Amino acid sequence: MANSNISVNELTQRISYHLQFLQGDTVAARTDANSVFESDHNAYWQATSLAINDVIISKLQTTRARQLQSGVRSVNYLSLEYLMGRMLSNNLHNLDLYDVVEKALQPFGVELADLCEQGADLALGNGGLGRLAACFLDSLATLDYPATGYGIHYQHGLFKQSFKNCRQVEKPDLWREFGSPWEICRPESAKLVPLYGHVEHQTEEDGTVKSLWYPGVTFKGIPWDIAIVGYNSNTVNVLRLWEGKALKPFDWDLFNRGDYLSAHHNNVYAESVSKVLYPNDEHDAGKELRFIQQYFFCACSIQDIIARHQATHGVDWQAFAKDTVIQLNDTHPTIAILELQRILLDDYQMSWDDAWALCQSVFAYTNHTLLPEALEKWSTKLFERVLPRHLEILYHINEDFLNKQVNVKWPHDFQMRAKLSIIEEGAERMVRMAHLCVVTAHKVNGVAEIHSKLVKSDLFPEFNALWPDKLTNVTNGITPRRWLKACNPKLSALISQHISQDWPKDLASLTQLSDMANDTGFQQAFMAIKRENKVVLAKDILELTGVTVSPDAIFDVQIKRLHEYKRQHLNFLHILALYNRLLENPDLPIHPRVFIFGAKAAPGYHLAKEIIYAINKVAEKINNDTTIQDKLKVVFLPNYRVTLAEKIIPAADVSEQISTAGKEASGTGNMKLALNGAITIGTLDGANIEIAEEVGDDNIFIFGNTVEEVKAIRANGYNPFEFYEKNEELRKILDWLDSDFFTPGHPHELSALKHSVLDGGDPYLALADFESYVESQQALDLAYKDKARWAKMAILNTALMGKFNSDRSIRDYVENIWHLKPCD
Ligand code: 26Q
Repeated sequence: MANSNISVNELTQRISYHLQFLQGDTVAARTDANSVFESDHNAYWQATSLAINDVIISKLQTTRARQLQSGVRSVNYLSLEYLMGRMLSNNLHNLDLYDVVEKALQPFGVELADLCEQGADLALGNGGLGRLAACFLDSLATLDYPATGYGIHYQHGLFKQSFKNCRQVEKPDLWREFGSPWEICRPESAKLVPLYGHVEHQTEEDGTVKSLWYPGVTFKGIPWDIAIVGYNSNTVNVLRLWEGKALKPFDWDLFNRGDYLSAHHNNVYAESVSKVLYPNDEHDAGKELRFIQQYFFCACSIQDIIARHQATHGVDWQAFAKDTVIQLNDTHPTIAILELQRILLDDYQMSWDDAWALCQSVFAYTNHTLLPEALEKWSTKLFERVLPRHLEILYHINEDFLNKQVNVKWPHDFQMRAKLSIIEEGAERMVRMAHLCVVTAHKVNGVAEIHSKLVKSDLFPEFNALWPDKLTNVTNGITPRRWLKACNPKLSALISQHISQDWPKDLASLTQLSDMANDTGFQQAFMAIKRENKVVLAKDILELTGVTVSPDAIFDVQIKRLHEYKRQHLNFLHILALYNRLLENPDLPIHPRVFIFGAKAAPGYHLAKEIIYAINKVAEKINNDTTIQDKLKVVFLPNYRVTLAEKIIPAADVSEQISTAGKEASGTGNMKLALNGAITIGTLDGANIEIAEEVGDDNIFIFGNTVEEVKAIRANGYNPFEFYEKNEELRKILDWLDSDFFTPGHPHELSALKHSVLDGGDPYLALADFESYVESQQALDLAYKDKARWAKMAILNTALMGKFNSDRSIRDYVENIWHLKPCD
């Protein structure tokens, strides 16, 4: 499929049309001006986006018609998070309209590149899980699979981060403040969501007992649709996001009695459900509003899935089961299971067994974590209060499971019953959401080989024994459209000069570049582009932090959420070791290095915030130390997000993937960085293992304890003090943190970190991996000094990332779980 058949002229006209009606402005007034003002850029961005959206919407309509006509099976992706980033550049690349729009903007004297820098990120997610959902939507549309994404239309996405006196400060993210041209509101498809209340039981004439739920409150869910454009495909799918509204937004009785504030109380209450994204990742927030968010979103989505099916098929549950798959992105949308079962039982009077069989055939579940604190649990008390009927259904599912499955496989084994039960008994009875997912879903997948293996062996071994075919793997992937073609245009152009232009769809074809890895001319061209990207990033770094960095230094990057298990503090300890060595010997022959961090900490995660503070304080000291000859710089870029990642990744030399083995389910930043020619320094964790398999041991720096070794260390009783006492350098740098060396006049300000890795028991084994990490970093430094060797490594990393195309992930899902057919 070539581009969307729209001429430069027509686009120019559409843009000026939207410009005029957007702001009551005339094009003449703008073009008369000699230069385009900065404030105009937003107007041009909106007008251009709206013009493009016109093209997209007509494609969306033909896609819908085609999908309806062929009546094919489709997937519904349920996710509480979507990290879409900005949309303009990506949509233009996918439509093959980038060059056309560039020309269409010429009469206005506006650069498209400037407009692509306008508009807020759609930051409706925390990190990896949300960005994965966005990459999957891109791949589904690209491969012409019928798919709908469902999520929440958060008024505030992930908080904005800034630093004040080196500490993280959070501000609300008002992503729609300056316009949001990509979404369409569909009030005609609103759904009602009942909550709270009580259940009454009624005995029917035939003796059966019927449950009647009398809800206490009803919310309304209004859908906002965002079109998802495939790359060079005929498909435009939909991401449907639900916004909470009151059923009765305004109480005239209260108003007439003069109680003006209370009159719209209902609305305030209902709107709170989609007010804000919870900023915790890998941690259960345990808050009632989060629970209600989950149910609200599931209830709207399940009703919508049913309504869309019935619009063409009427009430035909066999056809529904044949046509529908619902993928649960982690346990966050688990209540969708109970909601579908409830609707089938209570609204359609289906038998329990038939309804349950349907649910089992429809749902599949992706697990993204092994961390115990991230496994969601909700108290039965909360369930009972908010969703009394759903809890009844849950108990029934659990009884059937324990009696018909567990008791058959392990007769009279009460320990096993307790272990596998969906309900955890204890001081407070809790619902284990992951158990409900595994019991229901026909397939459960982990997100990288090692992770899926650990899901089977350590997380759910008994479930795996019960149903050996249920647990499976789908290794994550990333879309090469956003993460190479759009974010790294220079490297993309170089690649397109040498291999077929299809590579954004067929990433495996990049292997052809391997042949050129030893070619001096190609090496020079490749590294020249890397350097140009570093020059651009150096400018951004100066603007964002005031720190000047040299593009000839090694750009060493760790960008991800701040978490102890991801071990930003191990990176930090290495920086301290280097600095210490430089102070002892300013002529230390290391290649100059810039350590670049990007990370948000959950606002309530104290130690994570202390780590940010420590890095910023040490950065301050190092960056102003003239004795070390600019061999070391440290920058913490504020407000890490998709848009910033798109700038950092093309400029990275080194990719830090240093989680404790067994803790990072997959990682996807590792894939993006390697694809753009950064060399990984990492542990044998998550997808790093598969990256190492693809690029080969010579083209990656692997260090540290393996999953087995980590287990053995723990089994033998890990004592971090041994490393502290044994390693003089480590002792010195940890003791530094107690002094006021980095915080003049304020000793102990950085002690929290030292405390956590010593008295705190070093839960993520940073000290156990320290020596191996430092050695690996030395090897890396040596490798960088050999320009040809480094260039070859970088080229091979780009060349050998084909496996990590999210199109491959989607094909794996289609083949093993979803069983869809493309609809083109
Ligand atoms: C749960 C309950 C209450 C509030 C928040 C949450 C919550 C929110 C987000 C829990 C977890 C998350 C996000 C998890 C996440 O991003 N996991 C990452 O998923 C990636 C995609 O599979 C993997 O590559 C990463 O390894 C994994 O950490």
